[in-house]
Amino acid sequence: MRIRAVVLHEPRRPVHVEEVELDPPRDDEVLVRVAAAGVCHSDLHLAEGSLGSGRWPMVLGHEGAGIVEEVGASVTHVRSGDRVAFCFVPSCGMCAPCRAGRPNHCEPAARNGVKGTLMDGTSRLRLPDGTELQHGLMTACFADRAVVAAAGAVPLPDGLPLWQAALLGCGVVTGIGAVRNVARLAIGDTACVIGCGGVGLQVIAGARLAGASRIVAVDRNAEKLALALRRGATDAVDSATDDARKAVLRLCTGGVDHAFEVVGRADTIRLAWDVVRPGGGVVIVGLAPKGVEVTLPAIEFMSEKTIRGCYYGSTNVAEALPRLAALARDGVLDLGGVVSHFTELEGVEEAFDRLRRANGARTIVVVDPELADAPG
Ligand code: CND
Ligand code: ZN
Repeated sequence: MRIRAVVLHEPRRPVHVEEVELDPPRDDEVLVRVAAAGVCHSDLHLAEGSLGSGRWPMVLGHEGAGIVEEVGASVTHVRSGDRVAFCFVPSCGMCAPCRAGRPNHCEPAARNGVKGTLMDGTSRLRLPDGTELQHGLMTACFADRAVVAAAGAVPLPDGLPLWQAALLGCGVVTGIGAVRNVARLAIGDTACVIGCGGVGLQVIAGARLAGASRIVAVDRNAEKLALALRRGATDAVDSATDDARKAVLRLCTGGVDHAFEVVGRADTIRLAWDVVRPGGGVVIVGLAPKGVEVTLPAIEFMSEKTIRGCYYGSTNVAEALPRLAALARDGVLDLGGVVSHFTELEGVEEAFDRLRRANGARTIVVVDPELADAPG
């Protein structure tokens, strides 16, 4: 079928909406009518070519929600008409990491995710001239329709508007998972969150839900810090005007229990290390462009500080996403509060520009206004 989609032809060139061909879902795939999608900094990383070469031409978009329109013959967990959110690591359940309980490291999903194909190593997307298109992070939801692997469509509970559900499949699962599954923050622990964009704000929400006694937000943008304070941060440090290391250590003498880096830069990774107390832990959520290296003072390993990476919240998304959706529906988790802009598919390039300038927080692309049920 002919669909409208946001296509990246080559990095560092503006993206546009184009008509492309989408093939029907195969046996273990699902066709979803997209309601809404969030614009994540990882989409911008892909658009700028900083996640590796050869990742184009591609239909972008990996955080979104919609309604199942058609399912392949062997799909049993959803059917036509079901509300779903996308999961960009559709784990196979059978490879070694999946069997070991680490579905976010599913081997075929990782391999095909980088290749830009679905789980069988092929693409359903083509330009009108026949050129094959990659599926952005196995999702490609900056489009009015998307074909994804069965496990890429996670059923949603009733009652949560799809424009909010659209945020679950990357920012929410990642941010809250970093707190729950990686830091394992305990009630009363202190935390510092460096980078308060779409994902960082979810880390803050996760720390608040987990019972952190103090959440110090660090950003170089005052608007982000104001939002962070509204989301539950207890203190804000503007790293554009303050020495952030000193300011955090002044607020939490001896250092915080957990620091979360949610930017993806060597200097902020180092800052996260520097503000953690001996025995505390650093969690790196931000994606640094390929080639970036980090230096740490090796003597400090004696202090038993730890530093850990975190991919997709180290979460079993199929299990966690519906629970998080229910928390949002019941008002325990405020999702609307991280959305600063609504746009349409044509507005993705402008949303990228806002991410480049750190203007606003999440942009929601309302692909189908009726399904998305967005305000205004
Ligand atoms: P977004 O651009 O919304 O937020 C980044 C924030 O960092 C902004 O508020 C900036 O103002 C702030 N910032 C930038 N530079 C600095 C600095 N030097 N010091 C302090 N603050 C700064 O991005 P996002 O929230 O969508 O994504 C954040 C990162 O997380 C990004 O690298 C993205 O690719 C990554 C990510 C990782 C994962 C994962 O699985 N680990 C999943 N999704 C996104
Ligand atoms: Zn993302």
